[in-house]
Amino acid sequence: MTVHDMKHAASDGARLEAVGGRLSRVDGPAKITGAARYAFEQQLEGLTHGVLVGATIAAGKVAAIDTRAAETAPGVLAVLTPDTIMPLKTASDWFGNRPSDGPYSPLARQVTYSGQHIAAVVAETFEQAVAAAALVKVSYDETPAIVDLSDGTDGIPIDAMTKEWGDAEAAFAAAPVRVCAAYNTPREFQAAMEPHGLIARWEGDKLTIWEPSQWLDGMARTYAEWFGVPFENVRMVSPYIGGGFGSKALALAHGAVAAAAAKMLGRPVKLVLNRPQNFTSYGGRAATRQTVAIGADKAGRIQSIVHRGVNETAIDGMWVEPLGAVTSIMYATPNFSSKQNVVRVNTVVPGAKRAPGENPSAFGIECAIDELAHELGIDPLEIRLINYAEQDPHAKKPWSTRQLREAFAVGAEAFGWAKRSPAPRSMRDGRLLIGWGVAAGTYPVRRAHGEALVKILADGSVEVESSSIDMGQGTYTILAQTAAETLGVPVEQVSVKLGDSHFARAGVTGGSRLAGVMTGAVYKAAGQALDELIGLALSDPRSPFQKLQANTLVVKDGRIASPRGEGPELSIAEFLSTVGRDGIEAKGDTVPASFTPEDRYRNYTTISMAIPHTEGNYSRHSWCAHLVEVRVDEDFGTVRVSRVVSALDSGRLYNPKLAESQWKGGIIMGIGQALLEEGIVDRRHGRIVNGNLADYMLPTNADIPDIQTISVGIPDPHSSALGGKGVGELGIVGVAPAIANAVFHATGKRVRDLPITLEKLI
Ligand code: MCN
Ligand code: MOS
Repeated sequence: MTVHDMKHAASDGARLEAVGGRLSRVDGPAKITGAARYAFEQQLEGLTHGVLVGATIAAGKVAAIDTRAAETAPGVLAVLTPDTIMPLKTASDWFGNRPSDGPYSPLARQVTYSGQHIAAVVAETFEQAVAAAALVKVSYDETPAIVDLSDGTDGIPIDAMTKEWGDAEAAFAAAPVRVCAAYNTPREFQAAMEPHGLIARWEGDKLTIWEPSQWLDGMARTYAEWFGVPFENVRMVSPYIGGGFGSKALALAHGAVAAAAAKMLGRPVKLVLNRPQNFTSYGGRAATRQTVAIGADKAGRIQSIVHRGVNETAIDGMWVEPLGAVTSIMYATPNFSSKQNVVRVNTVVPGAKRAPGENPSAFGIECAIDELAHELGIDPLEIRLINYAEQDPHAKKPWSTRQLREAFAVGAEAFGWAKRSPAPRSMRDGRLLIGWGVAAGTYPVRRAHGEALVKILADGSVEVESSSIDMGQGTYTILAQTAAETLGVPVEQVSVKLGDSHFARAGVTGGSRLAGVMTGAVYKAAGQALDELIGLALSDPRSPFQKLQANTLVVKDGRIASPRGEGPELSIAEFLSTVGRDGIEAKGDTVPASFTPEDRYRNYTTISMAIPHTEGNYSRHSWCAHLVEVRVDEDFGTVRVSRVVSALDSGRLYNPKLAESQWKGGIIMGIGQALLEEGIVDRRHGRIVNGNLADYMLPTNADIPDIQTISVGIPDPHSSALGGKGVGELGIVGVAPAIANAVFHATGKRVRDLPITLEKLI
C-alpha cells in the first residue's frame, strides 16, 4: 500500500456524525467558553478549605506534633493529626481484595517518604488554612532512607513476571553475534495540568465527592469502604478532567483526609494539592533499570534474548512496572528469558503513567535491537523485518491483526528512509549533526464489559448516560457519533452525559480500553432503543405505520419511514406524540448473561473481570512504527527533534481526527521523556527537588516539530464490537528509543539513560 492509499483509507469519507467521521470535539465549546465546570469549581454553601502538612523527612517516626499555634490561628476549624482524625477502615485493592479488616489512617505516624501527609488544617478560607498549616510543628525520629534504586539490593523477585522458553542463556552464549547493555529510565510524573484534589460533602450518611477521576465506580467503592457506608451512598462527580495520564484512577490518602474532615466538621471541605504535593501524593512512573542481551546469527536472525529488569517500589506498597511486556512479543526468537525484581525505596508507591510497562520496556528492547543492527551493519528497519514475529512468540497464538509491516513500509516511504546514510555521524546540516532513528511500539488491547443508558426524549433528541469519563480523549464525541449513527439521528440532537457515578456504571478508564468498551455498550443500548421505537411504530394501533403491514422501518436524519419510502414519514418527536409516549429508554450492555449482580459490581469497581488480551484464539495489540530525525549541536550537545513520522495500527478508528490527536499527544510525551523529563531526588532528604512545573521539564511548543501520523489499521473484529483497538497509550510507546537511536546515528554516542541531556553528549 502506498502513502497515498493509506491517507485515503484514513479519511474514508465517513460522514462527520457517523463512526469514523472527523467530528470535532463536542465538548470543545464548553471548555473554550468556560462553561465546563471542573470538580473544584463547585460553589457550595458553607464550604471550608483543607491544607495538608507533609513530612519533611523520608524515613522515620513522627515523634510529636504541636498543633497549638495552628489551632488558635484565625479562621481555623480543625487541625487533624493521626491522633485526632476519625478512624477509617482499610479498603480493598483494585482487584477487590481486602488485605485486612484493620483500621486505616490517611495521616501517617510512620513516615516512609518525604511529603507523606501527617497532618491537615481546615479553615474558613484557603489563605487561613495555608497560614495555619505553616504553624504546625512536627518533630521526628529520623532513620536512614533508601533514596533510589542504586541504594537498593537486587530486590525482590516477582516470579509472576518471569517469561521463559528454550534455553536463553546457553543460546546467547553460543550466538555468533552478541550485544548486551543496560538501559535506565528515571522517575517520571504524569504532571497533568489540573492538580489532584476534591470537594467532599456529607448529607447524613450520604457522601458526594467532586473529584477529577478516571474511575468513578472504583473510587466510590473505596470511599464507601473507608467510611463503612453502602456503595450506593457515595456519589462521585467528574464531568470534566484536566488530564489524568493514569494518575487519577484511584482514591488516595488526601481524598480520605478531606472526606473525613467533612464528616467530622459537618461541612463540605475542599482540598486541592499544591504543585509540589502533586509530585508526592501519588506515584509517577517508577524508575527502571534493564539489561537486554541479544544473540543473533550473522544474517541478523535473533537466537536468544535474555532480559532482566528492576523497578522501584515503595516501602509499604507494591508497584510492578512490567519491563518484559514488549521484550517478549516484539520479535521472533527461539530462546527467551525475562525476569523482574522490585526494589523498595522511600517513595510514595509508584503508579500508572501512560503505557506503564510497555513504555520503558520498549526503551530497552528497541534500543538493543538498534545496537544489534549497528553491530551487524544491517539497516535498523531491515533487522526488524528479518525478526518479524508472525505470531505472538510468548502466547503462541496468532495476532488478531498486526499491521506492523505496513507501518514500517508506509512510515519509511513518508519519511524518506531510503535516503538514510547508514554510518553514524555521516549526515549533517552545517554545524548540526543529523540522525535518523526508528523504533516500534505496541500496546495490548485491554477489554472489559460495559453498559450505557440511551434515552430518546419526547422532542426527538437523544441522551446517552454513562459513569465513564472524558479527560480529553474524546469520549463525549465518539459516543455521540455512535448513538447518532445507530439511531439515525443528527449528531447535534445527541447529548452525552458522563462523569456521574449515579449514571449507568462504567469500569476504569485505563489501559486504553474505554473507547472500545463504551462504543460497544452505546451501540448495544442505542440498538435496543431503536428496536423499541420501530417495534412501537409497527405495532401501536395509534401509529400511522401500523397499517403498512411492513416488517421493518428505517430512521434517517431523525425521521421514521418505510425502507422503500412508501407511506408516511414522521419525525421521532411527531411519532412519539402521535402514539402518546414521552420517550423511550434502553439500558444496553455487553455483559455476559451468566454474570451475577456481584460479578457486575466487581466488573465496574475492580479490574478483576478484565478480559485478557490473549483470551481465546488470538493475541490482540495495537502497533506502531516511529521514524524520527534529530539535529544535534556538536559543540553544545543540544538535541532537537526536527521531524517525526509515525504509522500506527489501532484497528478501525472511531474518529480519525481525535485518534490522531491522541497519538500526537503520546508522541509529544515521548519526546519529553527522551529529552527532558526526570524527577530528581535530593540524596540528603530523599525529596523530589524539582516537584513543580518550572523545574520538572516538559516539552513546550518550541520543542515539538511537525508530527505526521498515518493510520495503517484495519478493522479488528476480535478486539471490540466496532473493530477498533486502543489509541490512547500507543503513541508514546517507542518514541524515546527512536530518538535515542537517532541520537546515536547523529553522534555515534549511545545514551542508555533517559533523559538524553546535553552533558551526556559532550
Ligand atoms: N479512538 C479512536 N479509535 C479507536 C480508539 C480510540 O478514534 N479505535 C479515539 C477516541 O477519541 C477515544 C480516544 O481515542 O476517545 C482514546 O480511546 P482509548 O484508546 O480507548 O483510551 P481511553 O478512552 O481508555 O483513554 C485512556 C487513555 C489512557 S489509559 C491514558 S493514560 C491517557 C489517554 O487515554 N490519558 C490522557 N489519553 C489522554 N488524553 C488526554 N487528553 N488526557 C489524558 O490524561
Ligand atoms: Mo492510562 S496510564 O492506563 O490511565
